[in-house]
Amino acid sequence: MANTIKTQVGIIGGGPSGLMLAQLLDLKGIDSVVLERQTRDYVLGRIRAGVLEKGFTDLMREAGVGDRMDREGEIHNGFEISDNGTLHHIDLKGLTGGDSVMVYGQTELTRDLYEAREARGAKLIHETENVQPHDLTTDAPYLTYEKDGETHRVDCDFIIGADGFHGVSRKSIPEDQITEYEKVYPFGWLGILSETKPVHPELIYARSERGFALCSMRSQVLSRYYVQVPLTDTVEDWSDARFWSELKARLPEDVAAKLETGPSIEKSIAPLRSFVCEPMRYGNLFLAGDAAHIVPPTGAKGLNSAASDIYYLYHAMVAFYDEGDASGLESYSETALRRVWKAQRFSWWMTSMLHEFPDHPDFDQRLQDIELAYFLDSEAARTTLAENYVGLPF
Ligand code: RFL
Ligand code: PHB
Repeated sequence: MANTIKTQVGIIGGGPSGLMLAQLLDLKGIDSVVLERQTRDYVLGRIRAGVLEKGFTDLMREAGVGDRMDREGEIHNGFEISDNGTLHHIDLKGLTGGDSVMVYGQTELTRDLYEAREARGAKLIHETENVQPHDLTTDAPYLTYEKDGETHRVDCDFIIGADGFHGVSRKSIPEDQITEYEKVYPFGWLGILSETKPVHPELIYARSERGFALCSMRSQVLSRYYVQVPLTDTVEDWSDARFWSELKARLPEDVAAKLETGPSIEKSIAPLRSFVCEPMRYGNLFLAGDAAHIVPPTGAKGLNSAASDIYYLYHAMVAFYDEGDASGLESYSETALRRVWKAQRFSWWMTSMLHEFPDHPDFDQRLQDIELAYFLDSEAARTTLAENYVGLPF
Protein backbone atom coordinates (compact mmCIF):
# COMPACT_ATOMS: atom_id res chain seq x y z
CA MET A 1 0.00 0.00 0.00
CA ALA A 2 1.66 3.25 -1.16
CA ASN A 3 0.09 5.58 1.35
CA THR A 4 -2.92 5.99 3.60
CA ILE A 5 -4.81 9.27 3.94
CA LYS A 6 -7.06 9.89 6.91
CA THR A 7 -10.15 12.05 6.47
CA GLN A 8 -13.64 12.44 7.89
CA VAL A 9 -15.67 12.00 4.71
CA GLY A 10 -14.51 10.01 1.68
CA ILE A 11 -16.37 11.06 -1.45
CA ILE A 12 -16.46 8.96 -4.62
CA GLY A 13 -17.13 11.13 -7.68
CA GLY A 14 -16.11 14.69 -8.52
CA GLY A 15 -19.27 15.70 -10.37
CA PRO A 16 -21.53 18.46 -9.07
CA SER A 17 -22.82 16.35 -6.13
CA GLY A 18 -19.42 15.36 -4.79
CA LEU A 19 -17.80 18.75 -5.30
CA MET A 20 -20.69 20.66 -3.75
CA LEU A 21 -20.75 18.47 -0.64
CA ALA A 22 -16.97 18.70 -0.23
CA GLN A 23 -17.09 22.48 -0.51
CA LEU A 24 -19.98 22.93 1.95
CA LEU A 25 -18.36 20.60 4.50
CA ASP A 26 -15.02 22.32 4.14
CA LEU A 27 -16.57 25.69 5.02
CA LYS A 28 -17.80 24.08 8.26
CA GLY A 29 -14.36 22.67 9.04
CA ILE A 30 -15.20 19.08 8.04
CA ASP A 31 -12.43 17.37 6.08
CA SER A 32 -13.05 15.29 2.96
CA VAL A 33 -11.25 13.62 0.09
CA VAL A 34 -12.83 13.43 -3.38
CA LEU A 35 -11.81 10.62 -5.76
CA GLU A 36 -12.68 11.24 -9.42
CA ARG A 37 -12.09 8.72 -12.17
CA GLN A 38 -11.81 11.21 -15.03
CA THR A 39 -9.63 14.24 -15.71
CA ARG A 40 -10.90 17.71 -14.87
CA ASP A 41 -11.22 18.57 -18.58
CA TYR A 42 -13.28 15.48 -19.25
CA VAL A 43 -15.73 16.31 -16.46
CA LEU A 44 -16.00 19.89 -17.72
CA GLY A 45 -16.56 18.69 -21.29
CA ARG A 46 -19.82 16.94 -20.44
CA ILE A 47 -22.67 19.18 -21.53
CA ARG A 48 -25.62 18.43 -19.33
CA ALA A 49 -28.04 20.39 -17.22
CA GLY A 50 -28.93 24.01 -17.72
CA VAL A 51 -31.86 24.89 -15.47
CA LEU A 52 -31.36 25.45 -11.75
CA GLU A 53 -34.04 25.68 -9.09
CA LYS A 54 -33.87 28.31 -6.37
CA GLY A 55 -32.82 25.66 -3.83
CA PHE A 56 -29.80 24.92 -5.99
CA THR A 57 -28.80 28.55 -6.48
CA ASP A 58 -29.14 29.17 -2.74
CA LEU A 59 -26.84 26.22 -2.09
CA MET A 60 -24.27 27.60 -4.56
CA ARG A 61 -24.27 30.89 -2.65
CA GLU A 62 -24.02 29.10 0.70
CA ALA A 63 -21.03 27.21 -0.70
CA GLY A 64 -19.42 30.56 -1.56
CA VAL A 65 -19.50 29.86 -5.30
CA GLY A 66 -22.50 31.94 -6.37
CA ASP A 67 -20.79 35.12 -7.62
CA ARG A 68 -20.23 34.22 -11.26
CA MET A 69 -23.59 32.45 -11.39
CA ASP A 70 -25.32 35.60 -10.15
CA ARG A 71 -23.45 37.70 -12.72
CA GLU A 72 -23.73 35.47 -15.77
CA GLY A 73 -26.72 33.22 -15.11
CA GLU A 74 -30.08 34.25 -16.52
CA ILE A 75 -33.23 34.42 -14.45
CA HIS A 76 -36.17 32.87 -16.29
CA ASN A 77 -39.61 33.86 -15.07
CA GLY A 78 -41.43 31.54 -17.44
CA PHE A 79 -41.19 29.12 -20.34
CA GLU A 80 -43.27 28.13 -23.36
CA ILE A 81 -45.04 24.92 -24.26
CA SER A 82 -45.67 24.51 -27.96
CA ASP A 83 -48.56 22.19 -28.73
CA ASN A 84 -48.47 21.19 -32.40
CA GLY A 85 -47.46 24.62 -33.58
CA THR A 86 -49.06 26.94 -31.01
CA LEU A 87 -47.11 28.54 -28.16
CA HIS A 88 -48.56 28.69 -24.68
CA HIS A 89 -46.79 30.70 -22.02
CA ILE A 90 -46.23 29.27 -18.53
CA ASP A 91 -45.78 32.26 -16.24
CA LEU A 92 -43.68 30.69 -13.48
CA LYS A 93 -43.36 33.90 -11.51
CA GLY A 94 -47.04 34.82 -11.64
CA LEU A 95 -48.28 31.30 -10.94
CA THR A 96 -45.95 30.68 -7.98
CA GLY A 97 -46.18 34.11 -6.40
CA GLY A 98 -42.70 35.24 -7.36
CA ASP A 99 -40.46 32.21 -8.03
CA SER A 100 -38.28 31.66 -11.07
CA VAL A 101 -35.42 29.43 -12.27
CA MET A 102 -31.85 30.23 -13.25
CA VAL A 103 -30.30 29.21 -16.56
CA TYR A 104 -26.63 28.48 -15.83
CA GLY A 105 -24.84 25.49 -17.30
CA GLN A 106 -23.70 22.48 -15.31
CA THR A 107 -20.30 22.94 -16.95
CA GLU A 108 -20.03 26.44 -15.54
CA LEU A 109 -21.09 25.60 -12.01
CA THR A 110 -18.78 22.58 -11.99
CA ARG A 111 -15.92 24.86 -13.06
CA ASP A 112 -16.80 27.28 -10.24
CA LEU A 113 -16.79 24.42 -7.74
CA TYR A 114 -13.44 23.10 -9.01
CA GLU A 115 -11.87 26.54 -8.73
CA ALA A 116 -13.20 27.02 -5.21
CA ARG A 117 -11.95 23.59 -4.14
CA GLU A 118 -8.51 24.22 -5.62
CA ALA A 119 -8.29 27.67 -4.01
CA ARG A 120 -8.89 26.05 -0.63
CA GLY A 121 -6.23 23.41 -1.24
CA ALA A 122 -8.75 20.62 -1.49
CA LYS A 123 -7.89 16.95 -1.56
CA LEU A 124 -9.42 16.28 -4.95
CA ILE A 125 -7.72 13.42 -6.74
CA HIS A 126 -8.32 12.89 -10.45
CA GLU A 127 -7.75 9.82 -12.61
CA THR A 128 -8.26 7.39 -9.76
CA GLU A 129 -8.73 3.84 -10.98
CA ASN A 130 -10.51 0.90 -9.42
CA VAL A 131 -11.98 2.84 -6.48
CA GLN A 132 -13.45 0.37 -3.98
CA PRO A 133 -15.37 1.02 -0.76
CA HIS A 134 -14.70 -1.42 2.14
CA ASP A 135 -16.10 -2.31 5.58
CA LEU A 136 -19.23 -0.25 4.99
CA THR A 137 -21.13 -1.64 7.94
CA THR A 138 -18.37 -0.87 10.43
CA ASP A 139 -17.35 2.38 12.15
CA ALA A 140 -14.14 2.40 10.16
CA PRO A 141 -15.02 2.22 6.49
CA TYR A 142 -12.27 2.91 3.97
CA LEU A 143 -11.63 3.38 0.29
CA THR A 144 -8.89 1.99 -1.88
CA TYR A 145 -7.92 3.21 -5.32
CA GLU A 146 -5.11 2.94 -7.82
CA LYS A 147 -3.22 5.81 -9.35
CA ASP A 148 0.00 5.81 -11.34
CA GLY A 149 0.34 2.09 -10.77
CA GLU A 150 0.18 2.29 -6.97
CA THR A 151 -2.60 1.37 -4.55
CA HIS A 152 -3.74 4.00 -2.04
CA ARG A 153 -6.08 3.90 0.92
CA VAL A 154 -8.42 6.53 2.43
CA ASP A 155 -9.63 5.93 6.01
CA CYS A 156 -12.82 7.80 6.91
CA ASP A 157 -15.93 7.98 9.09
CA PHE A 158 -18.37 8.02 6.18
CA ILE A 159 -18.31 7.29 2.47
CA ILE A 160 -20.43 9.27 0.04
CA GLY A 161 -21.34 7.60 -3.25
CA ALA A 162 -21.63 10.59 -5.61
CA ASP A 163 -20.31 8.71 -8.62
CA GLY A 164 -23.27 8.92 -10.94
CA PHE A 165 -25.49 6.23 -12.42
CA HIS A 166 -22.62 4.02 -13.64
CA GLY A 167 -20.47 4.41 -10.53
CA VAL A 168 -19.15 1.74 -8.18
CA SER A 169 -20.94 2.86 -4.97
CA ARG A 170 -24.41 1.51 -5.60
CA LYS A 171 -22.97 -1.66 -7.07
CA SER A 172 -21.02 -2.31 -3.87
CA ILE A 173 -24.23 -2.66 -1.84
CA PRO A 174 -25.35 -6.31 -1.52
CA GLU A 175 -28.24 -6.87 -3.92
CA ASP A 176 -30.61 -8.09 -1.21
CA GLN A 177 -30.18 -4.82 0.71
CA ILE A 178 -31.63 -2.51 -1.93
CA THR A 179 -34.61 -2.29 -4.25
CA GLU A 180 -34.20 -0.69 -7.66
CA TYR A 181 -37.18 0.85 -9.47
CA GLU A 182 -36.73 1.54 -13.14
CA LYS A 183 -38.63 2.72 -16.19
CA VAL A 184 -36.97 2.88 -19.58
CA TYR A 185 -38.57 5.02 -22.31
CA PRO A 186 -38.62 3.96 -25.96
CA PHE A 187 -36.67 7.03 -27.17
CA GLY A 188 -33.71 9.27 -26.44
CA TRP A 189 -32.76 12.93 -26.79
CA LEU A 190 -30.32 14.06 -29.42
CA GLY A 191 -28.78 17.30 -28.17
CA ILE A 192 -26.59 19.87 -29.85
CA LEU A 193 -24.78 22.95 -28.65
CA SER A 194 -24.24 25.76 -31.15
CA GLU A 195 -22.75 29.22 -31.00
CA THR A 196 -25.94 30.88 -32.15
CA LYS A 197 -28.41 33.26 -30.58
CA PRO A 198 -31.24 31.37 -28.81
CA VAL A 199 -34.35 31.29 -30.97
CA HIS A 200 -36.57 32.61 -28.17
CA PRO A 201 -35.92 34.47 -24.90
CA GLU A 202 -37.48 31.61 -22.91
CA LEU A 203 -37.19 27.83 -23.15
CA ILE A 204 -39.66 26.15 -25.50
CA TYR A 205 -40.84 22.60 -24.75
CA ALA A 206 -42.41 21.50 -28.03
CA ARG A 207 -44.83 18.66 -28.53
CA SER A 208 -45.42 17.74 -32.14
CA GLU A 209 -46.58 14.79 -34.20
CA ARG A 210 -42.97 14.34 -35.33
CA GLY A 211 -41.83 14.03 -31.72
CA PHE A 212 -40.70 16.24 -28.86
CA ALA A 213 -38.18 19.09 -29.18
CA LEU A 214 -36.64 21.49 -26.68
CA CYS A 215 -35.11 24.91 -27.32
CA SER A 216 -32.79 25.84 -24.47
CA MET A 217 -29.69 27.94 -24.07
CA ARG A 218 -26.56 28.56 -22.07
CA SER A 219 -26.21 32.29 -22.85
CA GLN A 220 -27.30 34.83 -25.45
CA VAL A 221 -24.61 33.47 -27.80
CA LEU A 222 -24.84 29.77 -27.00
CA SER A 223 -27.91 27.65 -27.73
CA ARG A 224 -28.79 24.13 -26.62
CA TYR A 225 -31.40 22.24 -28.65
CA TYR A 226 -32.79 18.72 -28.37
CA VAL A 227 -35.01 16.48 -30.50
CA GLN A 228 -36.59 13.17 -29.48
CA VAL A 229 -35.06 10.32 -31.51
CA PRO A 230 -35.56 6.53 -31.67
CA LEU A 231 -33.17 4.57 -29.46
CA THR A 232 -31.71 2.93 -32.55
CA ASP A 233 -30.41 6.26 -33.94
CA THR A 234 -26.76 7.21 -33.60
CA VAL A 235 -25.05 10.61 -33.72
CA GLU A 236 -23.66 9.64 -37.15
CA ASP A 237 -27.24 9.44 -38.46
CA TRP A 238 -27.68 13.13 -37.70
CA SER A 239 -25.77 15.66 -39.77
CA ASP A 240 -26.15 19.25 -38.57
CA ALA A 241 -28.35 19.98 -41.58
CA ARG A 242 -30.70 17.11 -40.74
CA PHE A 243 -30.87 18.22 -37.10
CA TRP A 244 -31.80 21.82 -37.94
CA SER A 245 -34.40 20.80 -40.45
CA GLU A 246 -36.03 18.34 -38.03
CA LEU A 247 -36.00 20.87 -35.21
CA LYS A 248 -37.70 23.47 -37.42
CA ALA A 249 -40.37 20.98 -38.43
CA ARG A 250 -41.29 20.46 -34.76
CA LEU A 251 -41.57 24.17 -33.88
CA PRO A 252 -44.29 26.74 -34.65
CA GLU A 253 -43.67 28.20 -38.12
CA ASP A 254 -42.93 31.73 -36.92
CA VAL A 255 -40.41 30.41 -34.41
CA ALA A 256 -38.79 28.13 -36.99
CA ALA A 257 -38.46 31.08 -39.37
CA LYS A 258 -36.35 32.91 -36.77
CA LEU A 259 -34.09 29.97 -35.92
CA GLU A 260 -30.43 30.85 -36.34
CA THR A 261 -28.45 27.77 -37.37
CA GLY A 262 -24.73 27.08 -37.36
CA PRO A 263 -22.23 24.27 -36.88
CA SER A 264 -22.78 22.13 -33.77
CA ILE A 265 -19.91 22.26 -31.28
CA GLU A 266 -21.23 19.25 -29.37
CA LYS A 267 -23.68 16.54 -30.35
CA SER A 268 -24.77 13.56 -28.26
CA ILE A 269 -27.66 11.19 -27.65
CA ALA A 270 -28.97 10.42 -24.15
CA PRO A 271 -31.46 7.57 -23.58
CA LEU A 272 -34.33 8.50 -21.25
CA ARG A 273 -34.69 6.61 -18.01
CA SER A 274 -36.39 6.86 -14.62
CA PHE A 275 -34.56 5.07 -11.82
CA VAL A 276 -34.58 5.05 -8.01
CA CYS A 277 -32.54 2.97 -5.59
CA GLU A 278 -34.00 2.45 -2.10
CA PRO A 279 -32.76 3.00 0.52
CA MET A 280 -30.05 5.56 -0.26
CA ARG A 281 -27.90 4.31 2.58
CA TYR A 282 -26.07 1.12 3.41
CA GLY A 283 -24.19 1.19 6.72
CA ASN A 284 -21.86 4.16 6.51
CA LEU A 285 -22.22 4.54 2.74
CA PHE A 286 -24.62 7.30 1.67
CA LEU A 287 -25.68 7.60 -1.98
CA ALA A 288 -26.35 11.02 -3.49
CA GLY A 289 -27.39 12.37 -6.89
CA ASP A 290 -27.37 10.24 -10.02
CA ALA A 291 -25.76 7.36 -8.09
CA ALA A 292 -29.16 6.86 -6.43
CA HIS A 293 -31.67 8.19 -8.95
CA ILE A 294 -32.09 9.25 -12.57
CA VAL A 295 -34.92 11.16 -14.21
CA PRO A 296 -35.70 11.77 -17.87
CA PRO A 297 -34.53 15.37 -18.50
CA THR A 298 -37.94 16.75 -19.52
CA GLY A 299 -38.61 18.37 -16.14
CA ALA A 300 -35.01 19.61 -15.62
CA LYS A 301 -34.91 17.76 -12.31
CA GLY A 302 -31.72 15.62 -12.40
CA LEU A 303 -29.14 18.03 -11.10
CA ASN A 304 -31.72 19.72 -8.91
CA SER A 305 -32.56 16.40 -7.21
CA ALA A 306 -28.85 15.85 -6.63
CA ALA A 307 -28.74 19.26 -4.94
CA SER A 308 -31.53 18.36 -2.53
CA ASP A 309 -29.68 15.17 -1.50
CA ILE A 310 -26.57 17.25 -0.86
CA TYR A 311 -28.56 19.76 1.17
CA TYR A 312 -29.90 17.02 3.47
CA LEU A 313 -26.55 15.23 3.74
CA TYR A 314 -24.68 18.43 4.46
CA HIS A 315 -27.01 19.44 7.29
CA ALA A 316 -27.00 15.89 8.69
CA MET A 317 -23.18 15.78 8.72
CA VAL A 318 -22.83 19.19 10.32
CA ALA A 319 -25.28 18.17 13.07
CA PHE A 320 -23.30 14.98 13.57
CA TYR A 321 -19.85 16.58 13.78
CA ASP A 322 -20.88 19.74 15.65
CA GLU A 323 -23.41 18.34 18.10
CA GLY A 324 -23.03 14.57 17.99
CA ASP A 325 -26.57 14.41 16.61
CA ALA A 326 -26.93 11.44 14.23
CA SER A 327 -30.67 11.83 13.65
CA GLY A 328 -30.25 13.57 10.28
CA LEU A 329 -28.03 10.75 9.05
CA GLU A 330 -30.51 8.17 10.33
CA SER A 331 -33.40 9.81 8.47
CA TYR A 332 -31.38 10.88 5.39
CA SER A 333 -32.62 8.17 3.07
CA GLU A 334 -36.27 8.60 3.99
CA THR A 335 -36.15 12.40 3.81
CA ALA A 336 -34.25 12.49 0.54
CA LEU A 337 -36.43 9.84 -1.10
CA ARG A 338 -39.63 11.71 -0.36
CA ARG A 339 -38.43 14.63 -2.48
CA VAL A 340 -36.75 12.36 -5.04
CA TRP A 341 -40.03 10.57 -5.76
CA LYS A 342 -41.87 13.87 -6.22
CA ALA A 343 -39.27 14.86 -8.83
CA GLN A 344 -39.66 11.40 -10.39
CA ARG A 345 -43.39 11.86 -10.67
CA PHE A 346 -43.05 15.28 -12.26
CA SER A 347 -40.37 14.17 -14.72
CA TRP A 348 -42.32 11.08 -15.75
CA TRP A 349 -45.46 13.17 -16.19
CA MET A 350 -43.77 15.88 -18.29
CA THR A 351 -42.14 13.18 -20.39
CA SER A 352 -45.39 11.26 -20.88
CA MET A 353 -47.32 14.38 -21.82
CA LEU A 354 -44.88 15.83 -24.35
CA HIS A 355 -43.30 12.91 -26.25
CA GLU A 356 -44.53 10.80 -29.16
CA PHE A 357 -44.90 7.21 -27.98
CA PRO A 358 -44.43 4.68 -30.74
CA ASP A 359 -47.27 2.11 -30.67
CA HIS A 360 -49.48 4.26 -28.46
CA PRO A 361 -53.05 2.95 -28.79
CA ASP A 362 -55.48 5.59 -30.15
CA PHE A 363 -57.18 5.86 -26.78
CA ASP A 364 -53.92 6.73 -25.01
CA GLN A 365 -53.13 9.22 -27.75
CA ARG A 366 -56.44 10.98 -27.18
CA LEU A 367 -55.79 11.05 -23.43
CA GLN A 368 -52.38 12.58 -24.01
CA ASP A 369 -53.93 15.27 -26.22
CA ILE A 370 -56.50 16.18 -23.60
CA GLU A 371 -54.02 16.00 -20.73
CA LEU A 372 -51.95 18.78 -22.25
CA ALA A 373 -55.02 20.76 -23.32
CA TYR A 374 -56.33 20.60 -19.76
CA PHE A 375 -53.04 21.81 -18.29
CA LEU A 376 -52.85 24.68 -20.73
CA ASP A 377 -56.47 25.73 -20.16
CA SER A 378 -56.70 25.50 -16.37
CA GLU A 379 -54.91 27.97 -14.15
CA ALA A 380 -55.07 25.52 -11.24
CA ALA A 381 -53.31 22.91 -13.39
CA ARG A 382 -50.69 25.36 -14.64
CA THR A 383 -50.03 26.35 -11.03
CA THR A 384 -49.22 22.71 -10.22
CA LEU A 385 -46.88 22.57 -13.18
CA ALA A 386 -45.17 25.83 -12.21
CA GLU A 387 -44.80 24.84 -8.54
CA ASN A 388 -43.00 21.65 -9.53
CA TYR A 389 -40.87 23.26 -12.24
CA VAL A 390 -39.44 25.97 -9.97
CA GLY A 391 -38.79 23.24 -7.39
CA LEU A 392 -40.54 21.99 -4.28
CA PRO A 393 -39.06 23.21 -0.99
CA PHE A 394 -36.18 21.20 0.53
P1 RFL B 1 -22.39 12.95 -12.31
O1 RFL B 1 -22.46 14.30 -12.91
O2 RFL B 1 -22.62 11.78 -13.18
O3 RFL B 1 -20.96 12.84 -11.61
C1 RFL B 1 -20.46 11.61 -11.11
C2 RFL B 1 -18.95 11.66 -11.16
O4 RFL B 1 -18.43 10.45 -10.64
C3 RFL B 1 -17.38 10.00 -11.47
N1 RFL B 1 -17.25 8.54 -11.31
C4 RFL B 1 -16.29 7.94 -10.58
N2 RFL B 1 -15.28 8.45 -9.88
C5 RFL B 1 -14.45 7.55 -9.26
N3 RFL B 1 -14.63 6.21 -9.32
C6 RFL B 1 -15.66 5.67 -10.01
N4 RFL B 1 -15.84 4.34 -10.07
C7 RFL B 1 -16.53 6.55 -10.69
N5 RFL B 1 -17.64 6.38 -11.45
C8 RFL B 1 -18.05 7.58 -11.83
C9 RFL B 1 -17.77 10.44 -12.86
O5 RFL B 1 -16.65 10.55 -13.73
C10 RFL B 1 -18.45 11.78 -12.58
O6 RFL B 1 -17.54 12.85 -12.68
O7 RFL B 1 -23.40 12.82 -11.08
P2 RFL B 1 -23.87 13.90 -10.00
O8 RFL B 1 -22.70 14.66 -9.45
O9 RFL B 1 -24.78 13.22 -9.07
O10 RFL B 1 -24.67 15.00 -10.87
C11 RFL B 1 -25.88 14.64 -11.49
C12 RFL B 1 -26.10 15.48 -12.75
O11 RFL B 1 -24.94 15.39 -13.55
C13 RFL B 1 -27.34 15.03 -13.54
O12 RFL B 1 -28.40 14.75 -12.67
C14 RFL B 1 -27.84 16.10 -14.54
O13 RFL B 1 -26.87 16.37 -15.51
C15 RFL B 1 -29.13 15.66 -15.22
N6 RFL B 1 -29.61 16.62 -16.24
C16 RFL B 1 -30.30 17.77 -15.88
N7 RFL B 1 -30.54 18.03 -14.58
C17 RFL B 1 -31.18 19.19 -14.21
O14 RFL B 1 -31.40 19.41 -13.01
N8 RFL B 1 -31.57 20.15 -15.14
C18 RFL B 1 -31.36 19.95 -16.47
O15 RFL B 1 -31.66 20.85 -17.26
C19 RFL B 1 -30.74 18.71 -16.89
N9 RFL B 1 -30.51 18.47 -18.19
C20 RFL B 1 -29.39 16.37 -17.59
C21 RFL B 1 -29.86 17.32 -18.56
C22 RFL B 1 -28.72 15.21 -18.02
C23 RFL B 1 -28.52 14.98 -19.36
N10 RFL B 1 -27.82 13.79 -19.71
C24 RFL B 1 -26.81 13.72 -20.68
C25 RFL B 1 -27.97 12.60 -18.89
C26 RFL B 1 -29.67 17.10 -19.90
C27 RFL B 1 -29.03 15.91 -20.32
C28 RFL B 1 -28.90 15.71 -21.80
C1 PHB C 1 -30.74 22.07 -21.04
O1 PHB C 1 -30.61 23.30 -21.25
O2 PHB C 1 -29.83 21.27 -21.25
C2 PHB C 1 -32.04 21.57 -20.53
C3 PHB C 1 -33.03 22.47 -20.16
C4 PHB C 1 -34.25 22.00 -19.70
C5 PHB C 1 -34.47 20.64 -19.61
C6 PHB C 1 -33.49 19.75 -19.97
C7 PHB C 1 -32.26 20.21 -20.44
O3 PHB C 1 -35.69 20.21 -19.19
